Amino acid sequence: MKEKLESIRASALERLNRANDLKAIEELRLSLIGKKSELMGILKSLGALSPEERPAVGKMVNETSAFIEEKLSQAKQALILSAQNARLMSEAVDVTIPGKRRALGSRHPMQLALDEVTSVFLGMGYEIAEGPDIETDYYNFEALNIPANHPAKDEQDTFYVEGGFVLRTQTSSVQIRTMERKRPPIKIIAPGAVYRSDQVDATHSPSFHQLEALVVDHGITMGDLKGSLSAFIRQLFGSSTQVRFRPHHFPFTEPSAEMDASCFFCNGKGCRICKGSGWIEILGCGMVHPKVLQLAGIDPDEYTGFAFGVGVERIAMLRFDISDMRLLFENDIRFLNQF
Ligand code: 2NM
Repeated sequence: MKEKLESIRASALERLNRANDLKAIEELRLSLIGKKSELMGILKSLGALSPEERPAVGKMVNETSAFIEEKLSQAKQALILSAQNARLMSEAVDVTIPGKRRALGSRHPMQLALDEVTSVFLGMGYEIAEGPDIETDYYNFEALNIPANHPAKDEQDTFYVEGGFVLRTQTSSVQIRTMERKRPPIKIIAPGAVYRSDQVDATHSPSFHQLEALVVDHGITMGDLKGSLSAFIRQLFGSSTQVRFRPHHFPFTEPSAEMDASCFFCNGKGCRICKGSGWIEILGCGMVHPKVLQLAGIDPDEYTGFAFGVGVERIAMLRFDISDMRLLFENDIRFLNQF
């Protein structure tokens, strides 16, 4: 019996050596110490032995079974450990490899100009208002006192969209919507894209950006308009910049004016930037027409307001000395990398 058990041990060790995955070890466990194994067969047949022999043989069988059990579990642990090591090796990261330097982008000159202009007005207490790019005829024209036969409504100037809509030709529609919604005091800027059916050249594009402002309250005057605009221009182009207002006409303001700034490049002496005049045309402005206030539900006998609109591409071109507006839309990386 002793030899028998020793040969079971030896064969168990030999078979275990060849078991190289967890499944094989499990199969081996069943075959070596499972219910139907030779070892368990011996255990069951102990009853046939004499009472003197029984304890010694029983002890040997149990020891053999425990030995095999121990070897099986060692082999299993070794397999689990080596699988774990293999995984750790394959997932290892070499932290000493130098990093890849990523090319850093820069902000678009239009965004720089828009942010700069916007931040001047935020500093003066204005709030930002927004509205849809696709507008109704009412908000884009009628509410702004632009009559049905006005040349600006011509298909040569305005993009018409199916369903009687237009692409907004200025952001004034945003101001109208704000006046309808809010009681004065109103102090807003409306920055955003506007659309006009223009031929592309160095100073025109069918889509460009405007920033319009609107202030409505008791007792707002042309003096407030002039003071606010010269403060804006001095922050943008330097504290020694002079401004001048020339009479103009817009349907939505009365009186209306265009504002020039003294040339920041030559200080008014005359140069290529100001084309020798010493002045640069910057924006259009005026006192909001009483009819416009009335239509938006604000009593013109109680309130007055000023408004103005400035082209952001033009500001960017002046600020960064860009001679052709198309550069702002082409996204040539050699151009953009300079900002
Ligand atoms: C400009 C020039 C002058 C303007 C007027 C209004 C509104 F909605 F209050 F009537 N918003 N913006 C305005 C006035 C715009 O752009 C050159």
